[in-house]
Amino acid sequence: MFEKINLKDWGFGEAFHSPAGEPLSDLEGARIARITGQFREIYRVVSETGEGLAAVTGRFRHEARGPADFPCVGDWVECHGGLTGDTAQISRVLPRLTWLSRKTPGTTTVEQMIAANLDTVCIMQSLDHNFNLARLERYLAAVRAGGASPVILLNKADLCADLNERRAAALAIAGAAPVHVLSAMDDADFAPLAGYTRPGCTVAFVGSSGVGKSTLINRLLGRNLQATRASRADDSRGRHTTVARELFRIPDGGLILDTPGMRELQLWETATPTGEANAAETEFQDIATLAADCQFHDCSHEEEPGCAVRAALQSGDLSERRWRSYRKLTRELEYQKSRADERGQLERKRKDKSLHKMYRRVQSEARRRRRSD
Ligand SMILES: Nc1nc2c(ncn2[C@@H]2O[C@H](COP(=O)(O)OP(=O)(O)OP(=O)(O)O)[C@@H](O)[C@H]2O)c(=O)[nH]1
Ligand SMILES: [Mg+2]
Ligand SMILES: [Zn+2]
Repeated sequence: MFEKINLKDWGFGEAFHSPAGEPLSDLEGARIARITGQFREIYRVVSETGEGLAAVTGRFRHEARGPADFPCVGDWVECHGGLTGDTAQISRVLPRLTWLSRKTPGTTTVEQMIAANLDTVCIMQSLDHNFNLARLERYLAAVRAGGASPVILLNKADLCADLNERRAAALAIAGAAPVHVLSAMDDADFAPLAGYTRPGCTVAFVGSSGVGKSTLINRLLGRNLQATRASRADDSRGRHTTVARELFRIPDGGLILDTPGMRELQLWETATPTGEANAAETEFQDIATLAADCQFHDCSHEEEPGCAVRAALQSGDLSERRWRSYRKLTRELEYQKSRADERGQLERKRKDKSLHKMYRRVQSEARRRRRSD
């Protein structure tokens, strides 16, 4: 006899109930399922009736406005069919509570969802050549923009001589994010992680290839579910061992999401309620606070008199490194915005052109009618 799966064990919570309070899984004959894996256009899902495969309906595909509208790992979706080994049909993605997204790598300006409905995102770096503050800042900004709580994990403590220095440097930029130093080889280091992997909680692990995400995840799961591989000795760059995002359940514990190492993580400009602050400005609160003291409210912090940011750079209160990091992220977002504006303009031109064509067609039709009258 098959055992009904309790979706709470997979992270289903109050937030996903309908306004009237009834579970969404009772609505309109659809089943609620969570995406636990994705292999191109096929998804692995778990619902009350078990695990299975699913794909989006034709209508879903037709109505999607872009890649970010498609289901991603961690999403809760409405499924139909698929109870007898067939592929289930995904008709809807439930609104995401939190998410992690980035700009699609390469030249296209499109948002790519990495994962959704995450409580915690563990940003992992290894304490060898991989350790990099600017990259930490970039990941922190991306995680906070999607509403999940970031945690910094500095792994391979066994390989690092200046541990305390690096821990202090990470703490200085972490804001409210906790920083844990550990070795994925040493279970004794895992105690602080228990708070994030409680039953029903979803934790994603992100970072460069080779930092030890899958090694740690295997240890937390108590099983070697994920392949791991030694980094290349010459440059410690990793080899992209994990190739897909997958969600696993710790026996009697929370949900863990392994991700492939990322070569680049460019911020995606998410709309903020005010439309003013962007992910970089929210992340760099120290700089925002300084800028509020500049003489001109639209100070570019370049030449203007009474610039509090330049004064802080001169006094050393603001490090050159952090300032460069902030500038880089804000420039990326500005560029993205200009590309979006350009696309908007092209779209308008295209519409104007087709309107103009239609107008000419109507005019000539009218002339033809007048002649034949
Ligand atoms: N010395 C040391 N090696 C570690 C530690 N954690 C992981 N490793 C090693 O680092 C290598 C890469 O580990 P993985 O777990 O495959 O790295 P990953 O982050 O999953 O990499 P991708 O899947 O490519 O993104 C493996 O050889 C691990 O044994 C650690 O704490 N100390
Ligand atoms: Mg891996
Ligand atoms: Zn200024």
